[in-house]
Parts: sequence; structure tokens; C-alpha cells
Amino acid sequence: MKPAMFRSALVAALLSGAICLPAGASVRMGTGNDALLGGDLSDPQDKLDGSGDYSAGKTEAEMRPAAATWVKITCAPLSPPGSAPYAIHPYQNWQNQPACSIFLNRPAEKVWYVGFKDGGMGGPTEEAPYFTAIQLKNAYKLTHFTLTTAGNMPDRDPKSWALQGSNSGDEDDWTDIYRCKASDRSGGSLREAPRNETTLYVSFNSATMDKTVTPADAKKLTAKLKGLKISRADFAPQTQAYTWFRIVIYSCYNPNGMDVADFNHPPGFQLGQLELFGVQGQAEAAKPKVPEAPAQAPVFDSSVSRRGSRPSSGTAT
Ligand SMILES: [Ca+2]
Repeated sequence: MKPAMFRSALVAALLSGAICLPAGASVRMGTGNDALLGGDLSDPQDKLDGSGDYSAGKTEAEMRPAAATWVKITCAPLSPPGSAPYAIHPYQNWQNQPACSIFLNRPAEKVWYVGFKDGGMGGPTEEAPYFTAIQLKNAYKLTHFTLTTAGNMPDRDPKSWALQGSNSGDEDDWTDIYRCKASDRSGGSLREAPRNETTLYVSFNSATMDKTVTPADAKKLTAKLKGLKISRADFAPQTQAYTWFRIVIYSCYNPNGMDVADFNHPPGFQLGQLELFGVQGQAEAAKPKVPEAPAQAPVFDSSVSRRGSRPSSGTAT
């Protein structure tokens, strides 16, 4: 292919959003807890420290961190009632590595882990992905986010994944903000090494940064980037504000399966941290629910919440 043809094919592919930008498009921020930008939407005051026991079999209300400012976290997979309790809600995990870990500011010590065999249903798929979703008190247009890998076992990194927004949190109501469809490391932006690395994904470049992000975020970014230029955005500037955001994982680098060949290295998924940043906006009202059946005399009281039922709608206004 001639260089000009290659360039136009590459531009077309990038514009279509069909492929993940090549490694290097996203900015490396360093490794360890100090690489985080901090003050993100899930914990604006950096009050959470990841301490505490998240392995006990207590209720969600008992285990939610007292300093948490979000409305709600939902996640998958969870262990259905009656099965082995690998993870019974977003704040609990048999190995003290619950879904909420990705908001606890300590990726060097605490990660979200799902073993494919032990509670992971054999691994994430397009039809049944893993996710952690967070509902915030206000709606935001996402301007940038960071992902931090776990400290070991790089093959548990997400391979195909997306960052999505919603104003209902319903299973069928999520919009891609950024999607990575990597088939190998060269197509993704998360690196095998170094571990515990924070990668920044942006909807701006250095020239447009100050008018895109909040003044507080501009200050943090300027300090952390230390003069490093951002040549291009990873995702489109957002016009829609969302109250819900989620990281959804469709595959990891280690293949799916229920076999554990090495008990010191079971196949699974791990993620160290997710930081979300945005400017406050007005959420579109969540779509009204259309009743699926004609209104008849109820045969059961649907107001009674059932254990294991889907999360209820958010409170978007
Ligand atoms: Ca944080």
C-alpha cells in the first residue's frame, strides 16, 4: 500500500471509531498509588483509602465505606443466592478484592479481582461482560479518565473493554464513550510492563485542554504531565452528561475457561483503578418505562424487592 493510501485508510479507521487507537495515543502517568490524578468524580476529596476488611460476609449497607459520596455501585459478576459466596455485592469479595476497589485510591494494594473459575462464570463475554458501574449524585460530561493495571499477572488485564455512560443504569441503556477492541497488546493501550501503570484517556489535546476540563483538573493535569504534550484525543468531546458510568470488560488477555492448570496462577480478571473526570451538565431524563403487559390486577406485590434482582433505575432528572 502506498503511504498516502495507508494514511487515508488509517484516518478512515480512526474516524469510524471502529478500532482502538494504537498504543501511545493514551498518556502514561507512571506507576503506583502516586501516579493517580486524584480528586476524581467518585471521591472528589480523596477520602477513601482502601483499608478495611472487604472479605466478611456482611451486608452491602454495612460494608459501604462511610466516606463514600456516590449514590450506588453495581457490578457483575455476583454470586447468586445459594451459590458459593465469592462476591455477594460490590463491597464484598472472598479474597478481599471487591469491585469497589477500583474507587478506593490504592491500586498498589487493592484491586478488583474475579477468578474465571471461582465466581467468574468462566470469564467475561460480549453477552455476559464483567462490569463495575457507579451512580453519581450529579450528571457529568466526561472529559478524561484513567485506568491503572493491577500489580501482577498481566494476562488478567482487560483486552476488549469499554467506558460507558447512562442516565438510568439499566442493563440495556449504556452508551460507549470509549471502546477498546484490542486483539493483542499492540492494539490496546494497557501495557504488560511496567505493572500498576496508570494510563490517561482524554477527549482533548494540549491546545484544547484548558477549555475542556475544570480549572481544578487543568491544574492537576498540568502538574502531572510535567510539560508532556497531548497530541490527540482518545475519544470524542462529550455532549451528553451522565449520572452513571461503568467500565465493562468483554475479554481479558488470558483465555476464558474453568480449568486451573496452576493453582498459584488461576485465570481471571484484575483492574487496579478507574478515575473519572468531567464537567457538570444536565442529564437527559431516563426513558420512561413502557409496561410490558396490560395493567391487570397484580398477582404479586412488585414493590417487594427481591434478592438478586436487577438494580432499580437511577434518579436522573
Ligand atoms: Ca479516586
